[in-house]
Amino acid sequence: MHNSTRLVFLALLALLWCGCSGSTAPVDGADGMEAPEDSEPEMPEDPVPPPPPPPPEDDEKKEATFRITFRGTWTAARHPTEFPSGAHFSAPVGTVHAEQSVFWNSDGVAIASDGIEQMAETGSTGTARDEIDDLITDGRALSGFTASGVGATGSTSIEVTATELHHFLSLTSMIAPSPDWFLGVRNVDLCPGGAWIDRLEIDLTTVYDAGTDAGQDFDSNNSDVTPHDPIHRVGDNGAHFVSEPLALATLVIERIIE
Ligand SMILES: [Ca+2]
Ligand SMILES: [Ca+2]
Repeated sequence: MHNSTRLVFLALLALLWCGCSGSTAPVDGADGMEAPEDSEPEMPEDPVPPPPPPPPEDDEKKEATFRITFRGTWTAARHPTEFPSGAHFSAPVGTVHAEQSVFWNSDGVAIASDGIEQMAETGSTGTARDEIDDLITDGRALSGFTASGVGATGSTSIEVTATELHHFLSLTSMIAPSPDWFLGVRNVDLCPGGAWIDRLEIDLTTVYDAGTDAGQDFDSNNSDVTPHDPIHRVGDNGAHFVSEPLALATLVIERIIE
């Protein structure tokens, strides 16, 4: 009895030992392993309190306001080839945006959006502004703007604000009358190298063809191009402006210092 009782007791002990070691050993081992790991992840928690939160006031200091002036220099004297009557520029429409944002492009591949087509063919800006609103919704643009239309040698100005995140300027304006020709700038950096520009003049010498109308003359009838060609330089087609590489307009960007 004593022997068998002892055997049963020993066997039970062994079972218990095996069961515990079988089930708990890995946990114990894991605990043993995790113990130092637990203490390691806890280490970064200590430095968390020290870093001070960034002051929101800094964002205001990282803004700048600019006056954008579109100044027409399109005259029969400078551009005599079939200079049209009623020459003018449509209301410049544009956006202040982040670098990766694309309002329009002239990389030889990009197709005009509906907004660019309407701007280039009719001078209307509503659809372009809708597209800019979409960029704003996506966080890729800060604002959109539409200046007033301007005579061939007139000028129009508008004020825009840029921020550290959104400091690129793009705009377009139709050459009118024309089939689908326009002037434009894209991705003008208002804060190159982290410093706001004070003044910048850009001569708009390149005339773009939106690729959405086949007309070849200023007064050509509407002739839709389907599918659209990529946006390209009018000069690439050997059209009206290739022999007169004088600017049709100048864009003046001035920082307003209060
Ligand atoms: Ca065209
Ligand atoms: Ca068209």
